[in-house]
Amino acid sequence: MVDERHDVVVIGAGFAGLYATHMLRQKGFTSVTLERGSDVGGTWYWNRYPGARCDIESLFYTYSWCEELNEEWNWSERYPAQAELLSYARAVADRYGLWDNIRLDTEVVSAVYQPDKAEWVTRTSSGSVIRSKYLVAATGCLSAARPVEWPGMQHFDGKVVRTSDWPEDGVDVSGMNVAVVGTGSSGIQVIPELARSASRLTVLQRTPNFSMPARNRPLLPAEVAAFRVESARIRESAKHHPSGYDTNVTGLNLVDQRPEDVQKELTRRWESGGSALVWAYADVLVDKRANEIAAKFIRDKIRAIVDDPAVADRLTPWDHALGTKRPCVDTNYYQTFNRPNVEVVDLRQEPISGFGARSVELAGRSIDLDVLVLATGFQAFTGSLDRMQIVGADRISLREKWEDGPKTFLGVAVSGFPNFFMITGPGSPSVFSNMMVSIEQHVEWIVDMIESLRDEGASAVMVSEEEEAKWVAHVDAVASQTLFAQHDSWYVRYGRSGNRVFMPYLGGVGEFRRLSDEVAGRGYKEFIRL
Ligand code: N01
Repeated sequence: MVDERHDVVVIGAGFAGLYATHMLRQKGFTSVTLERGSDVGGTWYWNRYPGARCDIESLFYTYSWCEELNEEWNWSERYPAQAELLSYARAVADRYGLWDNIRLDTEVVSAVYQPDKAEWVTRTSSGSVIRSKYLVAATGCLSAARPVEWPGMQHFDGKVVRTSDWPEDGVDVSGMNVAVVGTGSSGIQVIPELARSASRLTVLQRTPNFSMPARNRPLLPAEVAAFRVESARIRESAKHHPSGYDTNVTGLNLVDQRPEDVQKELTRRWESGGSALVWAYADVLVDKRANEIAAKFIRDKIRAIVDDPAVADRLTPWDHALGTKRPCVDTNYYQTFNRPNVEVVDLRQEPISGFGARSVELAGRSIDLDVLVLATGFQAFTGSLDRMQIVGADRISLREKWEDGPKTFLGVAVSGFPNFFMITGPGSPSVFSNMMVSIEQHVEWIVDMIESLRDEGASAVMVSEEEEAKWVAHVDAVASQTLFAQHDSWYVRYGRSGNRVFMPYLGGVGEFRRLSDEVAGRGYKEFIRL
């Protein structure tokens, strides 16, 4: 049964899907946006754990096309909390009349390309079948949780919750024995919050991470006013900045500076808050010597903050270069380990050996447990696409095509998948940028291309395998010149044949925009007209 037909099906109503929905309407396309969650907001709908907050500053983490709304919107703090971001997403949908195009609680089960009709057939969890000329995945880079399993987990009869799917009505941990697994950005944000009310909090840590203080605080009216006056210039400069965000890059190499000047600059950035410390010098992510100096600065801070030297040692990162795992930004993370009710366990020394009905068993001891919190991360980039069956022109699914790691052109298109586009896909700079800036660039590029194809009268287009291979090689070549080549993280995927793929593009937002604009300027000649 075929229910309906649109020019475009958009999957996801997070910030990427909302802008795509708006822009498609503006350009006169018919579209429907299918959203798995019960609200808009994407990441900021699902990740509602206590302490969830963006590490890009509020005023910068906004759409540039919503200046009218931005003028009225009062962010309360320097870094936006999840609830405010969700309200902002809803306000955008209200203000720009997007709700009519959005279908909530609707999961895409499959999307199959029909070459004979040059159309996509999308099937949803509610049984609808939607035909469309184009399919746009706005499914997010960090959406599908990474599955984790320990021996004997089935014996545990307490509560198990994920930060990435926190219950809407919250979890009351007061008086409870709580354990958190995972010390990435999510764990580092939730741990100080849970420690305040739990009776006992055990952090089950596999790998210590670098974290810097956010120095979150209420936004001052004067800084909001100053931003508003300068917003057009700030937005324009962000579009061409490597990270799409003013991280105050000095452009200098750390190794060429006087040690006392380096310490002064790192201290200044530590005191002002956020992750700007990592971006202080051009060589930190490239030269081991520079990286070690910046890393040591943070290690020394950890030792100064944490009272017990043995606990400080456990929390001190040792296995990766600073910045090669996404650096975390926190509020009182290291200070939390000075509380008498908090313990950090090194899982490499004391692995989880099993679970009791109300305990977690470590090699040699048992810890009472009522609530197990999983802050164990995501199947980055590909997970959200893998959970539906996307089948291209040759009857091959995206999952099969990417068995040796994702291959894309500019992170937006895939050979073998005509008229299919991704927003912030693998091979794009997205996760290394202010997501809002990357989202806007991708959406505008994709919708402009669709518009140009309409003008041209093209029925279907597909990027050539050769252009895709060139882009994959370029992404790899850029990454291989950095320290990212030496350390694994969620940025990396190993293929079936053991090959290592570094997924994001490290060339920067400005360079990516320049290259994307060149493709558009050449009339999208990298795409074969079918
Ligand atoms: O996930 P992660 P996340 N046993 O993958 C551990 C964005 N974000 O949700 O390092 C034991 O970083 C794993 O250990 P290891 C941001 O881009 C942004 O925290 O693999 N431990 C690691 O410690 C971020 O980078 C914001 O050894 C296990 C942790 O779980 C990205 O989302 C806030 C394990 C996973 O860390 C992902 O962050 C939150 C196992 N079996 C998120 N499996 C802000 O804007 C995994 N781990 C502030």
